[in-house]
Amino acid sequence: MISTSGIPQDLVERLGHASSIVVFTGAGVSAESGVPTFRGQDGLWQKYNAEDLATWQAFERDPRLVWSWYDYRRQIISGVDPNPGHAAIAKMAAVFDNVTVVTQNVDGLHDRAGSKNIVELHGNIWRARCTRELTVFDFRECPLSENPPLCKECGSMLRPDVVWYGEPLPMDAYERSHEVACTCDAMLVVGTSAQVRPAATLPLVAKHNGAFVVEINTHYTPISALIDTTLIGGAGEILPELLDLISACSDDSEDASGTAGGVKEHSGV
Ligand code: BV8
Repeated sequence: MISTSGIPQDLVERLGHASSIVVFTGAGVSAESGVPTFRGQDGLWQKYNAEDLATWQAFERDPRLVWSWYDYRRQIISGVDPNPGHAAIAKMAAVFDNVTVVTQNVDGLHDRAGSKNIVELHGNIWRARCTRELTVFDFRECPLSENPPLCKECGSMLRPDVVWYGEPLPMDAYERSHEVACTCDAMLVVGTSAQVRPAATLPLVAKHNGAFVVEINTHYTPISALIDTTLIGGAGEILPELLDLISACSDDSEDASGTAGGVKEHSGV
């Protein structure tokens, strides 16, 4: 049976039997909030060259330019809200026993939507790091009053607490994301072009370890042929309907067996 948006019932039932699920997200999950994606026709990178902005070398060469790009993005993000896709992901905690959100995004919208178990692979645009003391702290001044912003403790330049190209991912975040990719029953891959590594390897790690991997994207990507299935459409439309279908599927199986079936098994204690 196919739902109104074309979500196959067997996919719903397969997800409905998952106990632990990873939701792996990219910029596409925030697109319907009004945050520009990185690639694609109106992507951020279309106007700028990644190497000119999101690398340590670019920052050393021209910190004011790099900070003006982040200031521009912070002003966009400060004016938007989580969309129904973020909200549906947050509600999954009530449906599955274990939900981990592994995001490449730095916009903080999963946290604002109420998701709890979040792994930020590429940092967070609302934190800054002192380039001398390496201290990290919340930094929400928007727009910037000075460019580049300086550390109040030592006067050194601050940098955004994000992972630039050529920089390693935070070890704890990457190890945690790899661990849940290896052990989850299912992974939803939402709104990523699957081009940035090592993040883009996580869906293949999950698939290799036996997880049911479903991609949700407006377009096919380089991993579409390597995972179980791709639902083509907007995350803000597909995710709420998918969650409703899984919840209904779970209710039906409870009614049929008189016990908690499918997802969110309740311990007998
Ligand atoms: C590292 C933080 C090593 C900063 C970001 C050649 C081959 C392979 C790899 C490499 C290579 N050359 C270099 C590398 C490594 C490089 C890399 O992968 N480059 C790529 C571009 C080829 N990776 C790195 O440098 C990483 N570090 O490798 O370090 C190392 C190890 C030890 C010691 C020293 C060094 C670090 C990468 C992190 C870079 N930082 N962000 C900032 O944000 O300013 S990455 C940046 O891209 C964002 O985080 C973004 O999230 C991420 C990935 O992009 P997507 O999220 O996928 O976004 P994109 O726009 O591309 O796609 C959006 C998708 O959504 C599309 O598919 C679209 O169809 C879809 N969509 C749109 N609307 C919707 C939608 N889907 C659903 N609904 C919608 N409504």
